Amino acid sequence: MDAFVIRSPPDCAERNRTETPVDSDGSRVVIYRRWMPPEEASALFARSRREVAWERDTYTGGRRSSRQVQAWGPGIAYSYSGAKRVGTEWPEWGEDVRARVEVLSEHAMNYCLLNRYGTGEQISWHSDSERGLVEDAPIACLSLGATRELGLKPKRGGRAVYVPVRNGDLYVMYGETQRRWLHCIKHGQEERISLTFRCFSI
Ligand SMILES: O=C(O)CCC(=O)C(=O)O
Repeated sequence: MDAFVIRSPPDCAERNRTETPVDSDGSRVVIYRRWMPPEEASALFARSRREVAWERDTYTGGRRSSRQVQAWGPGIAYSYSGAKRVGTEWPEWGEDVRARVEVLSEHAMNYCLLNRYGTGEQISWHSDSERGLVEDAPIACLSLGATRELGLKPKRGGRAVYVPVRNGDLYVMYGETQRRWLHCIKHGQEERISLTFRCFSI
Protein backbone atom coordinates (compact mmCIF):
# COMPACT_ATOMS: atom_id res chain seq x y z
CA MET A 1 0.00 0.00 0.00
CA ASP A 2 1.88 3.04 -1.19
CA ALA A 3 -0.95 5.47 -1.92
CA PHE A 4 0.71 8.18 0.13
CA VAL A 5 4.25 7.71 -1.06
CA ILE A 6 5.35 10.77 -2.96
CA ARG A 7 7.58 9.75 -5.83
CA SER A 8 10.04 12.01 -7.56
CA PRO A 9 9.52 12.31 -11.29
CA PRO A 10 12.04 10.08 -13.06
CA ASP A 11 13.96 13.04 -14.45
CA CYS A 12 14.15 14.90 -11.14
CA ALA A 13 17.79 14.17 -10.33
CA GLU A 14 18.82 14.93 -13.90
CA ARG A 15 16.78 18.10 -14.04
CA ASN A 16 18.73 20.25 -11.62
CA ARG A 17 22.15 18.75 -12.24
CA THR A 18 24.94 21.13 -13.15
CA GLU A 19 28.34 20.42 -14.64
CA THR A 20 31.32 22.71 -14.74
CA PRO A 21 33.64 21.53 -17.51
CA VAL A 22 35.77 24.70 -17.23
CA ASP A 23 36.68 26.43 -13.99
CA SER A 24 40.10 28.05 -13.99
CA ASP A 25 41.88 31.37 -14.57
CA GLY A 26 38.67 33.34 -13.98
CA SER A 27 36.95 31.31 -16.71
CA ARG A 28 33.90 29.25 -15.89
CA VAL A 29 31.44 27.30 -18.02
CA VAL A 30 28.43 25.81 -16.26
CA ILE A 31 25.91 23.47 -17.88
CA TYR A 32 22.45 23.46 -16.30
CA ARG A 33 20.97 20.13 -17.34
CA ARG A 34 17.31 20.22 -18.38
CA TRP A 35 17.10 23.83 -17.37
CA MET A 36 14.02 23.88 -19.53
CA PRO A 37 11.74 20.81 -19.24
CA PRO A 38 12.09 18.67 -22.40
CA GLU A 39 8.44 19.07 -23.48
CA GLU A 40 8.75 22.85 -23.35
CA ALA A 41 12.13 22.76 -25.10
CA SER A 42 10.69 20.60 -27.90
CA ALA A 43 7.77 23.00 -28.34
CA LEU A 44 10.20 25.93 -28.47
CA PHE A 45 12.34 24.08 -31.01
CA ALA A 46 9.30 23.58 -33.27
CA ARG A 47 8.21 27.20 -32.82
CA SER A 48 11.69 28.56 -33.62
CA ARG A 49 11.88 26.44 -36.79
CA ARG A 50 8.49 27.72 -37.87
CA GLU A 51 8.50 31.37 -36.87
CA VAL A 52 12.07 32.64 -37.11
CA ALA A 53 13.10 34.16 -40.46
CA TRP A 54 16.27 32.10 -40.83
CA GLU A 55 19.09 33.40 -43.04
CA ARG A 56 22.74 32.64 -43.75
CA ASP A 57 25.50 35.11 -43.02
CA THR A 58 27.96 36.23 -45.67
CA TYR A 59 31.51 36.48 -44.35
CA THR A 60 34.47 38.45 -45.67
CA GLY A 61 35.43 36.99 -49.05
CA GLY A 62 31.84 35.96 -49.82
CA ARG A 63 31.77 32.64 -47.96
CA ARG A 64 28.33 31.79 -46.54
CA SER A 65 27.78 30.55 -43.00
CA SER A 66 27.29 26.82 -42.64
CA ARG A 67 24.47 27.26 -40.13
CA GLN A 68 21.42 29.53 -40.44
CA VAL A 69 21.06 32.48 -38.09
CA GLN A 70 18.80 35.28 -36.91
CA ALA A 71 18.97 37.78 -34.04
CA TRP A 72 16.73 39.58 -31.57
CA GLY A 73 17.68 42.94 -30.05
CA PRO A 74 16.51 46.01 -32.00
CA GLY A 75 19.07 48.75 -32.46
CA ILE A 76 22.02 46.46 -31.78
CA ALA A 77 24.35 45.33 -34.55
CA TYR A 78 26.66 42.39 -33.92
CA SER A 79 29.67 42.16 -36.26
CA TYR A 80 31.64 38.94 -36.55
CA SER A 81 33.88 37.48 -39.28
CA GLY A 82 32.94 40.31 -41.64
CA ALA A 83 29.20 39.69 -41.21
CA LYS A 84 26.91 42.14 -39.46
CA ARG A 85 23.64 41.09 -37.89
CA VAL A 86 21.19 43.72 -36.66
CA GLY A 87 18.77 42.46 -34.04
CA THR A 88 15.07 42.25 -34.93
CA GLU A 89 12.16 42.76 -32.50
CA TRP A 90 11.89 40.29 -29.62
CA PRO A 91 8.87 38.03 -29.96
CA GLU A 92 6.93 37.62 -26.72
CA TRP A 93 8.17 34.04 -26.30
CA GLY A 94 11.78 35.19 -26.79
CA GLU A 95 11.29 37.87 -24.12
CA ASP A 96 9.98 35.21 -21.78
CA VAL A 97 13.08 33.02 -22.15
CA ARG A 98 15.32 36.07 -21.87
CA ALA A 99 13.74 37.05 -18.53
CA ARG A 100 14.39 33.57 -17.14
CA VAL A 101 17.98 33.57 -18.41
CA GLU A 102 18.58 36.96 -16.79
CA VAL A 103 17.44 35.62 -13.42
CA LEU A 104 19.76 32.62 -13.65
CA SER A 105 22.80 34.49 -14.96
CA GLU A 106 22.15 37.54 -12.77
CA HIS A 107 22.92 39.73 -15.76
CA ALA A 108 20.93 41.80 -18.27
CA MET A 109 20.79 40.35 -21.79
CA ASN A 110 19.90 42.72 -24.63
CA TYR A 111 20.68 40.57 -27.68
CA CYS A 112 20.11 36.99 -28.75
CA LEU A 113 21.84 35.32 -31.67
CA LEU A 114 19.89 32.29 -32.83
CA ASN A 115 21.70 29.46 -34.60
CA ARG A 116 20.10 26.64 -36.57
CA TYR A 117 22.33 23.68 -37.43
CA GLY A 118 21.04 21.30 -40.09
CA THR A 119 22.55 17.95 -41.02
CA GLY A 120 26.34 18.22 -41.11
CA GLU A 121 26.35 21.89 -40.08
CA GLN A 122 28.52 23.17 -37.25
CA ILE A 123 30.34 26.20 -35.85
CA SER A 124 34.12 25.96 -35.72
CA TRP A 125 36.49 27.05 -32.94
CA HIS A 126 36.05 30.69 -31.98
CA SER A 127 35.48 32.97 -29.01
CA ASP A 128 32.85 35.68 -28.68
CA SER A 129 35.06 38.64 -27.97
CA GLU A 130 33.78 41.08 -30.58
CA ARG A 131 33.78 44.78 -29.93
CA GLY A 132 30.64 46.05 -28.25
CA LEU A 133 30.03 43.02 -26.05
CA VAL A 134 30.25 43.95 -22.38
CA GLU A 135 33.61 42.53 -21.30
CA ASP A 136 33.38 39.38 -19.18
CA ALA A 137 29.58 39.47 -19.11
CA PRO A 138 28.07 35.98 -19.17
CA ILE A 139 26.87 34.46 -22.45
CA ALA A 140 24.04 31.97 -21.96
CA CYS A 141 23.14 29.38 -24.61
CA LEU A 142 19.91 27.39 -24.61
CA SER A 143 20.11 24.15 -26.58
CA LEU A 144 17.01 22.90 -28.42
CA GLY A 145 16.48 19.80 -30.51
CA ALA A 146 19.17 17.24 -31.21
CA THR A 147 22.11 16.58 -28.92
CA ARG A 148 25.42 18.02 -30.15
CA GLU A 149 28.94 18.10 -28.72
CA LEU A 150 30.11 21.41 -27.29
CA GLY A 151 33.90 21.69 -27.51
CA LEU A 152 36.03 23.90 -25.22
CA LYS A 153 39.75 24.42 -25.77
CA PRO A 154 42.20 26.74 -23.97
CA LYS A 155 43.62 29.50 -26.22
CA ARG A 156 47.08 29.06 -24.74
CA GLY A 157 47.12 25.48 -26.03
CA GLY A 158 46.14 22.21 -24.43
CA ARG A 159 43.53 19.52 -24.73
CA ALA A 160 39.98 20.14 -25.80
CA VAL A 161 37.07 19.05 -23.62
CA TYR A 162 33.85 17.84 -25.29
CA VAL A 163 30.49 17.70 -23.53
CA PRO A 164 27.10 16.83 -25.00
CA VAL A 165 24.44 19.53 -24.84
CA ARG A 166 20.88 18.24 -25.05
CA ASN A 167 17.36 19.50 -25.59
CA GLY A 168 16.59 21.98 -22.78
CA ASP A 169 20.15 22.27 -21.43
CA LEU A 170 21.45 25.77 -20.81
CA TYR A 171 25.17 26.45 -20.64
CA VAL A 172 26.59 29.72 -19.41
CA MET A 173 30.10 30.97 -20.19
CA TYR A 174 31.06 33.27 -17.33
CA GLY A 175 33.87 35.67 -16.54
CA GLU A 176 37.02 35.53 -18.62
CA THR A 177 35.98 32.46 -20.65
CA GLN A 178 35.90 34.38 -23.94
CA ARG A 179 39.38 35.79 -23.38
CA ARG A 180 40.96 32.47 -22.49
CA TRP A 181 38.94 29.72 -24.21
CA LEU A 182 37.64 28.81 -27.67
CA HIS A 183 34.40 26.95 -28.16
CA CYS A 184 32.75 25.08 -31.04
CA ILE A 185 29.70 22.94 -31.83
CA LYS A 186 30.43 19.77 -33.74
CA HIS A 187 28.40 18.66 -36.73
CA GLY A 188 25.72 16.00 -36.34
CA GLN A 189 22.95 14.28 -38.24
CA GLU A 190 19.90 15.85 -36.71
CA GLU A 191 18.88 19.44 -36.35
CA ARG A 192 19.69 21.63 -33.37
CA ILE A 193 18.83 25.25 -32.57
CA SER A 194 20.54 27.43 -30.00
CA LEU A 195 19.42 30.71 -28.47
CA THR A 196 22.54 32.56 -27.34
CA PHE A 197 21.86 35.50 -25.01
CA ARG A 198 24.46 38.27 -24.74
CA CYS A 199 24.87 41.78 -23.42
CA PHE A 200 26.10 44.68 -25.54
CA SER A 201 27.02 48.08 -24.18
CA ILE A 202 24.69 50.66 -25.70
O1 LIG B 1 25.16 26.87 -30.69
C1 LIG B 1 25.82 27.06 -29.68
O2 LIG B 1 25.59 26.51 -28.62
C2 LIG B 1 27.01 27.99 -29.75
C3 LIG B 1 26.87 29.11 -30.71
C4 LIG B 1 28.06 29.99 -30.75
O3 LIG B 1 29.14 29.58 -30.44
C5 LIG B 1 27.90 31.37 -31.15
O4 LIG B 1 26.79 31.79 -31.51
O5 LIG B 1 28.91 32.10 -31.09
